[in-house]
Amino acid sequence: MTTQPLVEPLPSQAAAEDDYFATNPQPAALQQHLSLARAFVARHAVEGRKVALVTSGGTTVPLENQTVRYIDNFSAGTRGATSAEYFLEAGYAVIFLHRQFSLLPYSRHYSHNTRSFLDFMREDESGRVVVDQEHQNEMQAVLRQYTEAKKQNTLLILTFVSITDYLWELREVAKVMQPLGPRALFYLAAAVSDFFVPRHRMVEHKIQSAEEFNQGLRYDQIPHAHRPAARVEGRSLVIDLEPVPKFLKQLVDGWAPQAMIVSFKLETDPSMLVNKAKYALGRYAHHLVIGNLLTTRKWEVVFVSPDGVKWVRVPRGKRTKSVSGIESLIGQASGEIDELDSATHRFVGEPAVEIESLIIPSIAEMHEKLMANAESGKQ
Ligand code: PAZ
Repeated sequence: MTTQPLVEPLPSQAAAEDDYFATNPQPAALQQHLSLARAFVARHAVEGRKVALVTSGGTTVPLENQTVRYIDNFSAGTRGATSAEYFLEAGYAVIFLHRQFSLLPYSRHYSHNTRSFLDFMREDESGRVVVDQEHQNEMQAVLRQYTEAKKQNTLLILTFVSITDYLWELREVAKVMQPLGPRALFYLAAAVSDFFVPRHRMVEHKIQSAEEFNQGLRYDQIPHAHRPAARVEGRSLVIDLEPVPKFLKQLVDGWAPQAMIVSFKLETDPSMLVNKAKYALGRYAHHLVIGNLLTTRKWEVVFVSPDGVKWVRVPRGKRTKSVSGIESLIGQASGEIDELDSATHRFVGEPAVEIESLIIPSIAEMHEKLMANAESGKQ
């Protein structure tokens, strides 16, 4: 007698991938993005430049096909936009794959939520619009960097909105980057949703706020598997989300097998951060996980790599301001509660240090070593 297993075996990663991409349609702009990416990669490959794909911002989870409502997350894209600037400064060409309307490299200095770009301008005596004297130097420096990136054609900006757009773009752009071999780097700073509504369980039209507009349908009388994932039952909006397949393994093994891959891990509980980052590194076997806490992410991160655990911190007197951050929690995840660097002061007028200015050179150094190893392995 044969016995049936009680639990269905999990589909293989490859089958889950095939199923995801077969059932969740590609974004309308994908082919256009890919032709831009092909030309960009080809040019920089010929010029021997390293290319970083920086992902940035949050992914939406649409509840309807004609989307009125969606689930979103907090990410403004500060990490990604800031990091892209430092990658450019370090000599990389950058493909900046970001959530539409999230922060962009360079313009981010003038589009944050506390001050509008108009606050940096005024009219002079003749009525011409000029930049305020006080901001001239800083804006000139930012403008020069931006103009240089445009002139050298080292920054390609691509957008996504939903989780499905993001995954399609990541997979296809990664394939376009394969000819770069070890000169490609993936820096995955986007805050990607872990749950989503699959296309086949999505309603076409706007979810009605009251059951009487469900065109006579009583979802509680339909078998659960056939109900739309987001629906009104009685007076409640009920949403069944499904897990997004984990694609990092496919990126590492299949889509970008020779590239350096850096992923991020965000937590809110300090006691979990390092363990979760180590777990991710063990599971996906890539090069680096950067762990960060929601409340301290602008001032400290932890590098977890096969070489061990390393904290990267902005010294106390040099930290940028943050409305939502909690400076007193710095050091909590490593058990060092901020006795770390009290001696360091910032003098009036001295610029604050962005943590990305510490992160990117460190990554670039690791990347150089990996490229050298790859080169010597070839000989
Ligand atoms: O975009 P932002 O600067 O507000 O936040 C950056 C971040 C916390 C989203 C990023 O550093 C990060 O951890 N991304 C990965 C999140 C995750 O999927 O765990």
